[in-house]
Amino acid sequence: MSSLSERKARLIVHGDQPYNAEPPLGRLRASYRTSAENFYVRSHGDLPDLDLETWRIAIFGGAGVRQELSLHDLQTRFPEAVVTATMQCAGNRRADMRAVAPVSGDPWDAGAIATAAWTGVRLGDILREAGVADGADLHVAFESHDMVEGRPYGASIPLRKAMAPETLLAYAMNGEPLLPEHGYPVRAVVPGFAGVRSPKWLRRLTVQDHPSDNPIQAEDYKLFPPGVTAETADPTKGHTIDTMPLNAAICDPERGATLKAGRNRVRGYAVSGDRAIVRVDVSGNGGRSWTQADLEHEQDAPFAWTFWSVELYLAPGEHELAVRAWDMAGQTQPALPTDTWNHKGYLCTCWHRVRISVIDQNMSSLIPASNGPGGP
Ligand SMILES: Nc1nc2c(c(=O)[nH]1)N[C@H]1C(S)=C(S)[C@@H](COP(=O)(O)O)O[C@H]1N2
Ligand SMILES: [Mo]
Repeated sequence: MSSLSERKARLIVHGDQPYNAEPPLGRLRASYRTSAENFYVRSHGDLPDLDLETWRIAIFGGAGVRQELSLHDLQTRFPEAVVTATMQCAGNRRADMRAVAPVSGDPWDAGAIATAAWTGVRLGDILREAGVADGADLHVAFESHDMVEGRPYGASIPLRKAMAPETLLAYAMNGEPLLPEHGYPVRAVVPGFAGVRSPKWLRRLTVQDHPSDNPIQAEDYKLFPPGVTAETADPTKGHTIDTMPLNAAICDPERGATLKAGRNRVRGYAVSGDRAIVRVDVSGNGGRSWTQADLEHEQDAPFAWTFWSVELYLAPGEHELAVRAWDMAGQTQPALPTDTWNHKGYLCTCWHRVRISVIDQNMSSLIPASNGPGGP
């Protein structure tokens, strides 16, 4: 297994402290389940270095029941579950919104997203054993080991989602123990929700009658209208980002690539919080006309992305490729980043556009050998 610094060297690093990084888009499309070296990392504080021998999760359940469970307890007292699900940051594609007007936060391209087969135990199994009843209007608040501006990281999810069969306390990603940067030894995985609701490096969880009062929950990750600024935002009025919206991106070719004229394959992903992707349209002319892509989706993985690919005929010249997906409710994406711009740059779902150059076949000897994912 590679080291953290080796993995870091292969990613586009937005920041070292806290560590935030995403893969080049061409590599994101390499496999349906994202390998560790192509998996984005989003952290708000330090990366805790936890010891499995001493690690416990404290659970404050219904009626004040408190228990502490080791990883061994989790693995022996509850059935194992495997869920293939996509993790996506609410700030994925923020760079496109930043092109409209300044926004706060790292300028993520479309790589703050990844998919894994997560192995763990169902959070609902743990909560029911702790005496928590289904259906109550309650929240599960998580607390983690990393410190963010002097407080442990914390976030919450509604009990309804905590009890859903897809929600896990996970200890493995694609069959391997979690890597340190992804929450070793145990993290929450809340499929379909923004990544922020899947806390890593868990230390405790509490069932309570209100959402977490941690600033991550109470102030950040809220969606505001375009007129609201950092100065005027009232966090109690913002919409809490839980379920992720419909989105799609072109991974290959990458922005600025040079292709040969003729038939070219375009590839990418489409994703939605909890609705199936039924159609993906791809354009070679900025959205004036569209071709339907072939879809690739894994069985029994309603919370995982859909891969798509399409062959487009491209004549010599400059082209703007664009993609938009449709979900099973017949909804599609906004055309422009201005349509949903907000000062935090969250939930950028406009058509993903990639400018490329196409040159005549006869000129193709002029394409530098390093061009494209196949190059050195
Ligand atoms: N403890 C803790 N959990 C966390 C975070 C964090 O900073 N600390 N970041 C969250 C955010 S915003 C995202 S998008 C996902 C990213 O998970 P990954 O780094 O494994 O890709 O983790 C979430 N869980
Ligand atoms: Mo995130």
